[in-house]
Amino acid sequence: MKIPLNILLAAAALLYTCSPTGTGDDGNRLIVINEFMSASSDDGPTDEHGDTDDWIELYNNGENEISVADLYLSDDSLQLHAYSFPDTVIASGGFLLVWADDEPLEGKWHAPFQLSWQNGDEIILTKGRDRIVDRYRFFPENGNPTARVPGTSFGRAGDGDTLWGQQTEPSPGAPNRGIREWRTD
Ligand SMILES: [Ca+2]
Ligand SMILES: [Ca+2]
Ligand SMILES: [Ca+2]
Repeated sequence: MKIPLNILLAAAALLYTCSPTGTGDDGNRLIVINEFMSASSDDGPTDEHGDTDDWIELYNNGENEISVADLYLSDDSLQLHAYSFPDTVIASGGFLLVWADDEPLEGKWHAPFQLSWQNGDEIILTKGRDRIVDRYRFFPENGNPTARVPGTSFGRAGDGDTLWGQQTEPSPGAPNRGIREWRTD
């Protein structure tokens, strides 16, 4: 069945609106924060400049490609538009990787912020002016120390799943490989 994109987006908007905290309690989101690395390691994935930087992976959980032209990423709820996506689409079941390296001059896939594994941080995906599409807060004050091990990533158990955990192996831009721990931090 082919559902028009505008219907899907409207349905998605409704789902997002019903779930303002965005902590993964809604398995039907279309574009989600799927995985991230906040403590990179020397043997971790590298960006096109050879840096082992933090990164954030998005996933299209929907049945059609979706434009990210009006989506934004931030680590600060007071500044939702810190990073704006280029005008592109994510295919159904596809991934999109943004480097959270605070090096926006390195190119269009580089956000002007990093993810703090020391103090915890937040990843906020916003559509338009202020509609929060997905949001994940990690490593709060009493967070999970094992999740801060350099070179490990955190993400959904399966792509688009509601359950989060430390990934058995980082998979930037590729299907998640499963989680180590049954907890959501
Ligand atoms: Ca970089
Ligand atoms: Ca940060
Ligand atoms: Ca992945």
